[in-house]
Amino acid sequence: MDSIIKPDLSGFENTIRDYVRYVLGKPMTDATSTDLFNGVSSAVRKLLMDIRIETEQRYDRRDVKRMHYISMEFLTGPLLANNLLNMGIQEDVRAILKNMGLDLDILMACEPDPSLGNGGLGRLAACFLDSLASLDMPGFGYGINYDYGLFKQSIMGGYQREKPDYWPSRSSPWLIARSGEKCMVPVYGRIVDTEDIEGGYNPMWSEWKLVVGRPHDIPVVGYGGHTANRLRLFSAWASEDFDIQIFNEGDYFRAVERKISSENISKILYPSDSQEAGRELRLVQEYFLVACAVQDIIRIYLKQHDDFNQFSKKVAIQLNDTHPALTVAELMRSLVDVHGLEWDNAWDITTQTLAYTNHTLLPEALEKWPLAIVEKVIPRHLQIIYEINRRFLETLTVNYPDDPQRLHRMSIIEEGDEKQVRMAHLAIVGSHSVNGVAKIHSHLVKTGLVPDFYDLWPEKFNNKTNGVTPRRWLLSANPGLARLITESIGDKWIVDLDTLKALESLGRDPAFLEKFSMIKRENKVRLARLIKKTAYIDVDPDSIFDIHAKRIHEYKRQFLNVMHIIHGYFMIQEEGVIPTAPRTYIFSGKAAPGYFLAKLLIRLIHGVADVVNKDPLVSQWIKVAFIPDYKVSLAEIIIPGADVSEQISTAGMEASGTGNMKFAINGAVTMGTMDGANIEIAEAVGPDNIYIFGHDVEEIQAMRGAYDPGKILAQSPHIQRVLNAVNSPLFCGWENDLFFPLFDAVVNHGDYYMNLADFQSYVDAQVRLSGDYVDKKKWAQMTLLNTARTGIFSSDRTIREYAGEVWGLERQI
Ligand code: 26V
Repeated sequence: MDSIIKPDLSGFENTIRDYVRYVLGKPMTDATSTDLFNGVSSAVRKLLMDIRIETEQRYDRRDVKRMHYISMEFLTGPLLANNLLNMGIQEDVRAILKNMGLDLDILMACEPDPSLGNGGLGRLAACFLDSLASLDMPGFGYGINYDYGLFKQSIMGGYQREKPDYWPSRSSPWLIARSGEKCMVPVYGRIVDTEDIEGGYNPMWSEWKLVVGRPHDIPVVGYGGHTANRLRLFSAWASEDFDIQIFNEGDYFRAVERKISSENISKILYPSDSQEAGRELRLVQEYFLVACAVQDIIRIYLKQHDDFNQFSKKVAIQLNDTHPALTVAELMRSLVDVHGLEWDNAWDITTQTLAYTNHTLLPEALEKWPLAIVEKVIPRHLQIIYEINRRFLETLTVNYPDDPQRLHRMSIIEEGDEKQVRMAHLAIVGSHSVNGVAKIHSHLVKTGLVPDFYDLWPEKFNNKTNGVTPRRWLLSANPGLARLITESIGDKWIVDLDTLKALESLGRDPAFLEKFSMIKRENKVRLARLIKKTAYIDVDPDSIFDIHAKRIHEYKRQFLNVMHIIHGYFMIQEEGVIPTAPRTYIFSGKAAPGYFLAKLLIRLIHGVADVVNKDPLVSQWIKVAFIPDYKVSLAEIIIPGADVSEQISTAGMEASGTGNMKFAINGAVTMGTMDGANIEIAEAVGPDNIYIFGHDVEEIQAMRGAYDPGKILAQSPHIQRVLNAVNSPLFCGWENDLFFPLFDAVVNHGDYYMNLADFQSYVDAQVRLSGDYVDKKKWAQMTLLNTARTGIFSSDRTIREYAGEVWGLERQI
């Protein structure tokens, strides 16, 4: 490992003092904690800028290949702690502040989470940026600087309430506005068919309105402080101050209205993963991001080149799901319409540059856009998409001359009552690489989602199993464990997580196991305090902390977990069967505001919590707590405090999961189905160190169609008792029949997510787990092996694979 380059901290204190005095205009004595957080951050930012400038000069001098990660979401979480750790100065800064009478931890607690993502997809993007910089690779992010991130969740009477998350998108100390590098984005308007001087077809996109993309940069420093890349987020502005033409016509208010409507583009992050038809603003957002990013990427490329011959050798672009799939059309438009390249040449460049990652197989999350909306918003792009499709279908007729059905299936345009653009098809046709995010998922992409494309281009398809950054998810989130590991095996694990393997042999050392378990206990105490503060529930750190933290979604089966809790309640209450160990069931996660059943499930968790926690007998063995407003900063406290990690999606539905990796690395044992990366976690830790239950993908596929939950119900008095309770007043009191829709979905509507099919096997696995937990030594060894054997889930490994196999990206040390 290259040594850490520590920045010079001699002027640090003065920078803080100057900030408070000359930027905020206050004497130090009046500064609030938030003022001081901003002061410290701006002093840190100064250090980041030096690294950033040096990095950019190094890249320029070497004319390196750069990778641009385009994503509608980047869920960075708070940045101060991470930046300090990556630069190796957390302890020095702590000491400087202490000297000034300040407490770093108090200041860090003032930092709001930039919640610019929904969940796994956005957090993965943030982990990737950390790994790219830590590996000293030229990898950059492009996203949107939403004024409102994901809503804030509070709980009232057991119900989820949403509040807007107005984060300091204009004043965050980490954001550097780059007004000098604006991007101009034409949108709306119409196509006028004209001819060029040679009589060729020369379409003119006219009457568009212009939106301005203003870049805001967040520096991303890698571990060791050698490299700082950047995440560039665009805010939308109206062109000029007002629409001058309307203004001159004397309609002042209409001019202001226009300005407001342009600025709506970056107003808010869409909070759901399912596409509701006809959300025009979402398409405009996707296009806005893509147009800004492509312009910026080309501008940077042209600083050092004067034609496009080298483009795909110097530029790689990764599409984070189909949300930025319009990059295919926008890059073509730019190369052909703006820079005058021939179509075929432009097409080669485009496909050699672009690569696409699929993150979901759920049909409701697969993007399709009605032609009418695409034509209205980006008429020229629709023309280009038609032309791409025409040529694509032409090659298909050569490959599959007698198979018109296949052409229909593969076309970028879906025929039907309402014609639509299939964004995944556009992304696949326009890319040289298509990957899934875990082995099983990549397999299902090839065999289930787009088998026709796999048949045509088998070499395009590959797997890149997700990973998470050990800097945030171990070094920063779990300082106790990080310290113990470093004391025992050195600190190389921070940049090479596979070295955690060396912990395996320490499993035979009782003193080490004792220390390892003590750290878990301290983390549980810290988590218990959080639960008390946010959910007002007392929990026992000596009980099993069993945690289900992720978005609330039917396929993630929080309902199955609740069924198991209710079952446990009745076993104690009615049958006097006491569990082997007391357990605290902890939930955390947001439901999309329009997702009725997911919100009802949150209400059910609270209903069950009320009954269980108040029951004098049962509450000695079972407690239930829901921690509101799950976000990165809370995850950093929740995950290190887990004994058990619930990863219980219906097999085939969770593309990968990344929370599963964070829990395992922090020494939680997984209770999971054979889905997503759980399968690879099982492979890594071994069957004795994980609880796998339920039907696997093949079994689920075989059951579809013939599955009859009624049959299972009829044969299981335990399930009947649980479901009848869900449908009774027990958990909802006076709110009659409140939970009927949850009962109904399972009992009368086919139990699409197969909760009942996996129930018994889940209960059995949970019983085994409780039995193992009370064997303190065995349990400690299991959890240690989870930490020791999950080094491959570092996002450094994932990024090395992308860099070598997809991007052709090299280290620039
Ligand atoms: C779709 C849409 C459709 C339009 C409205 C906004 C929106 C937002 C998100 C999505 C798709 C989200 C797909 C996703 O988050 N997949 C997750 O990706 C993780 C990282 O690869 C993976 O670990 C999770 O298993 C997978 O669910």
